[in-house]
Amino acid sequence: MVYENLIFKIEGNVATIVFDRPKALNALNSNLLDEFLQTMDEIEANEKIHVLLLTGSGEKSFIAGADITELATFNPLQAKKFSKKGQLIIQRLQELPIPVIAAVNGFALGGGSEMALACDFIYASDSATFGLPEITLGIIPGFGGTQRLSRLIGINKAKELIFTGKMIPASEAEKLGIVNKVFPAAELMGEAEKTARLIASKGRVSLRAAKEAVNNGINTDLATGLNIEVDAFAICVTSGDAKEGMNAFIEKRKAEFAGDLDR
Ligand code: CO8
Repeated sequence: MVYENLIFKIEGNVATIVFDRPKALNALNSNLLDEFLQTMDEIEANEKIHVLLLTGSGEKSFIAGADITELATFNPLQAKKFSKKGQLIIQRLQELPIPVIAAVNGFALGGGSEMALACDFIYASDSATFGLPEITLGIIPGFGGTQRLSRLIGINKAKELIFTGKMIPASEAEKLGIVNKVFPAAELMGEAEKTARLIASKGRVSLRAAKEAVNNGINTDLATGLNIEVDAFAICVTSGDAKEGMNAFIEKRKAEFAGDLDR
């Protein structure tokens, strides 16, 4: 399908979504969010896609937040609808049954940071900037930022960023644990794609089970989380991928995972 506000491409087992509204620094408007939702339908329906990469078009921005020109027109009801829509879409992203890497190539502000925070991890270019500057606009993060950032870096550090609206460089985001690794801008996509291909070479059943175990367990107590892990382990141990992985070890060869979810 051809989209107007994003580019969706598939190479091998890796899909990439490039947010593409460069004139507005890839800001999220309703149309872009609708198209993003459609790509997630496409991804879930395509079993060949094992990993998803998100990035922004151009060198300047990943996503500079929700589109302020659209936000400024909202009445409370429209704002509620937009915020709910964004939250649902970003929750769906977090729950995609494949690993998702954000390759943050520039500004990741407001809804842009919130989008990246819902990915499984973030790589960033050395020119990237993170922040939740909504307070400066007289609003607050509405796409899950108050919740996901606090859970990721702790409530006091999250509150400092949310209350000040401060924008921070990638190096500081890395120190805070928002970003896994920072790369020179020219190397970001190559490194993100390399990691995506490495992950895509693993068993699809076990990747899905690992993601579900971490995501479903993280907000529970340890005993509940361990039970979630036991169930996820039990499901993947009888999969074709597990048989292949263990046989390959015993036969001293490289595993070739079929990634068939039915076996
Ligand atoms: N929305 C719409 N347009 C934008 C946005 C945005 N978020 N950000 C940048 N643009 C546009 C600019 O208006 C400008 O357009 P034009 O050329 O037509 O004037 C173009 O992109 C280039 O931007 P600048 O000229 O400002 O570029 P600079 O390099 O000088 O500055 C910044 C870059 C620092 C990124 C600056 O543009 C900026 O501060 N942007 C706004 C960042 C921001 O506040 N983001 C948070 C938005 S609110 C949000 O995300 C809430 C999410 C939850 C919503 C819940 C809804 C109810």
